[in-house]
Parts: sequence; structure tokens; C-alpha cells
Amino acid sequence: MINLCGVDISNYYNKVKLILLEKDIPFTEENVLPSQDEALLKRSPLGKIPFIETERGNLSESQVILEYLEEIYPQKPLYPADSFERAKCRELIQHLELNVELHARRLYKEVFFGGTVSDETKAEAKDRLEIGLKGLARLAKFSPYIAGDTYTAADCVAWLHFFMVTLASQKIYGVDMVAAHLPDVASYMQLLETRPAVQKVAADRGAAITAFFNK
Ligand SMILES: N[C@@H](CCC(=O)N[C@@H](CS)C(=O)NCC(=O)O)C(=O)O
Repeated sequence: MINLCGVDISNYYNKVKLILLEKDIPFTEENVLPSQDEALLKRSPLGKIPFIETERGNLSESQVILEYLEEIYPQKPLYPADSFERAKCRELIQHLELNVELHARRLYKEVFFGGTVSDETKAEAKDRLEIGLKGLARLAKFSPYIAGDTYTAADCVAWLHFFMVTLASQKIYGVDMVAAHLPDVASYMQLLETRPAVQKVAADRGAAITAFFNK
């Protein structure tokens, strides 16, 4: 049985959790915080979460895990069968992660962890986020799903990262940069939130966020 390790407030942890739920793959969860402790470094090479433990060994990096799960559980596919469409789906995921979420991530210290981020970093992150979101707007179809008429792994990733980027940009810049660049995003998020797997991840994330801020 797969053991998913990490915390429910992490969008990367929730990415793997959502994929497991959508594909109906049995798994257990273990609450593990990222750290540089030797014990954790033996389980996850950079001490990051998420990682999974399998009968064959451990795997880190959410996208690697996602692709592995897709290969070993091809039933209930989350990628299109056609090679080009599959590549378009991966292209969306790559843009969401590298050109959107990673820039917003530079703000999380102030948004979630009581730290401060310099004005220079805030300005840089805003510029890069604008470029990333404009690029995403050129690629995203929202017809009704992000890659077209079928729900795919790109929707799982988009749903999680849009939530974080919205929170971060509202708190730091006073504006929801996702909605500003992707005007159809509210109805898209509502559509995704009709899915039982998405609802389960949202409920667990909500409880974890409440517990985190009331510590
Ligand atoms: N590229 C990694 C990102 C994972 C990641 O950044 N996880 C965060 C929590 S959301 C973490 O472990 N941070 C601790 C650190 O960066 O040392 C993935 O896709 O799994």
C-alpha cells in the first residue's frame, strides 16, 4: 500500500493526494513536516514533502509521483490518450508550476509563516506572476476544463495552485491576480469543486489550515 507523507496544507502534498483519490488508489497518510533531520533525509532526499513510500522504495517530487501513478494505474486515466494532447496537458502543468506557483511561493513566508518578504522580492514576484498568468491565459481552454472537454491532471494541479496564488496575491498585493488574468476562473473552480475527490481534499485542507492558524 502506498504511504503518502506530508501535510494537508501543502499544495504539492494535496496534488498527490488528489491524484490518488481521483484514481481510486488505496493509500495511507502520514503527517510529516519538511525538515533537514537526518531521519527524514533518509526518507526524502531534500527533506521536502510530499514523498511516497511504496513496496519498491520511496519517491519524491510530486510530478514524478503523479506520472508513476498514472503508469501503474492506467485505469481512470488523468492524461489524454493522444500523444500531442498529453503533451499539451503536461505543458499546462509545467507552466502552472514553474511560471506561476514558484513565483507566488516566494511570498509564502509572509503570507503563511509570520515572516516578512522584502519589497524587492514582492515587486519581482509580481512581475513574474503577471508574465506567467498571461502565458497561462493564452494556453488555458476552460471548455469547461483547463485542457479542453476532459478533466485531466492539469485540472488537479490548477485547482490547487490557483487557490494558493489567489490567497498570496490578495494578501500581498490586495488583488486576486488569478481572477484578474483568468476571468473565467471562479466558475471553473466551482465546477471542479463538484467532484467528490476535490471536496475531500478541500475539507482536509480547510481543517489543516484552521488548525495551523490557531496553533
Ligand atoms: N517540486 C517539489 C516541491 C515540493 C515542495 O516545495 N514542498 C514544500 C512544502 S509545500 C517543502 O517541502 N518545503 C520545504 C523546503 O523547501 O525545504 C514537488 O513537486 O514535490
